[in-house]
Amino acid sequence: MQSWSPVPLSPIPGSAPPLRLYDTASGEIRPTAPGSTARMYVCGITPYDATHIGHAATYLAFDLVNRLWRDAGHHVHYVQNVTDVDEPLLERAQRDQDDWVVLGMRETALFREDMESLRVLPPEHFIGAVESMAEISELVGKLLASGAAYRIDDPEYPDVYHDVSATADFGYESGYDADTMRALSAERGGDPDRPNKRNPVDALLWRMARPDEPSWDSELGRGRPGWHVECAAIALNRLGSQIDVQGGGSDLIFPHHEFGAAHAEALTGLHPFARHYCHAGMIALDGAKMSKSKGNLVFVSRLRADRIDPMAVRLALLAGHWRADRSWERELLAEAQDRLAAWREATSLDAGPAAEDTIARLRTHLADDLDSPKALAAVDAWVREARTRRGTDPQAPRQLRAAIDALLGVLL
Ligand code: 5CA
Ligand code: ZN
Repeated sequence: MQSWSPVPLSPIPGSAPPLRLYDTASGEIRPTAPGSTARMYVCGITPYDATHIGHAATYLAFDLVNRLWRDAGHHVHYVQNVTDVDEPLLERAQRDQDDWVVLGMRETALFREDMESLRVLPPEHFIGAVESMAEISELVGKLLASGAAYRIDDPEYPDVYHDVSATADFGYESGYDADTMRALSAERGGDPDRPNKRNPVDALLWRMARPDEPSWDSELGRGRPGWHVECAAIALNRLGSQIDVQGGGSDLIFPHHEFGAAHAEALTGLHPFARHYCHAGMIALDGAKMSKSKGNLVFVSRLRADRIDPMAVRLALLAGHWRADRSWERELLAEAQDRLAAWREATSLDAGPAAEDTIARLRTHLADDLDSPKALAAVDAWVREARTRRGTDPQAPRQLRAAIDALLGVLL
């Protein structure tokens, strides 16, 4: 499907340190080491509702990764999916007497607008599950042929499952024990209690057509794919067998990214599928998990409608560390609005303190596992100095504004 509009990006002078990121699989902050092209796959939305501030925080974290790699001179091949057919979308459409295709299109269009407003660099490939049916079913066919997958013994619906024993090190991505895996599988769309599975956590690869559900023809029989294999196929077919970063929120650590890796590795025989598995923290609202049932969702589009400057939203989210579970509060936005005004004022002055040192600190903090709170503090320090009017460098305000734009994505 169509991605969103590009964001202008100008190179900034000076050199960038290599980006270090926390990797869930090793539990360590390790340097990323991409070649001339860095390869990143970030799990996209399930478009049954508008983009909330938690989704936005996750995409902003990976936008920083994208920006830092580009600053370091890499071409970034960035791929993101849209889960435009899955249970939550079908359930919502049914509840609201809506057409699931139209619902998905509408929310995806809103998501594009939200991402553009937040100045998130667009993925090079923005790919829906529905448009990828042929390649997904082909991958499932290969897993079945290789013995990594099996058909469940159910005469009515012989669905296809991934056998967790297909790869020697299944579980390496999350590091979770069997009980935790089973509990999370039940919580996040799996079916550990279905009879006749080889292992309770084995994940669905192909669901044979049920009455009143959308389905597609394939060599496996008419049906639709499981969730994890959608991302595995879309990533493998565009980015290749091994990628630099697999990203998403921490709710995707298990089963989603564990199985994405297992599908890919069972198919290619190469380990690891991703050199870094990166997981953003969960955003709650005033301390409570954001959920539709509680009705406590803060939508990016609602903030836009309220004429909140998206750059303030961006700054409010970047004021927290990307991996920290944290709460969205009204005060965060107020603080970000004050900060934005102060930065705008200081970078519009005729002169300021030399900017090189602050730009170097911005880069160093961000390269250190995306420490955006420290990066913002470095800019704050320059802004405080500049507002005393003692700085005399006429280039500095413009130079810093350009660096803030390129590295933090905040247009002043
Ligand atoms: N379509 C799948 C991924 S293939 C999915 O999880 N969609 S989603 O719409 O539920 O979430 C989109 C992205 O936002 C995912 O990376 C998810 O991990 C992340 N996310 C969801 N809720 C939150 C939250 N409260 N805080 C931070 N990130 C979140
Ligand atoms: Zn995914």
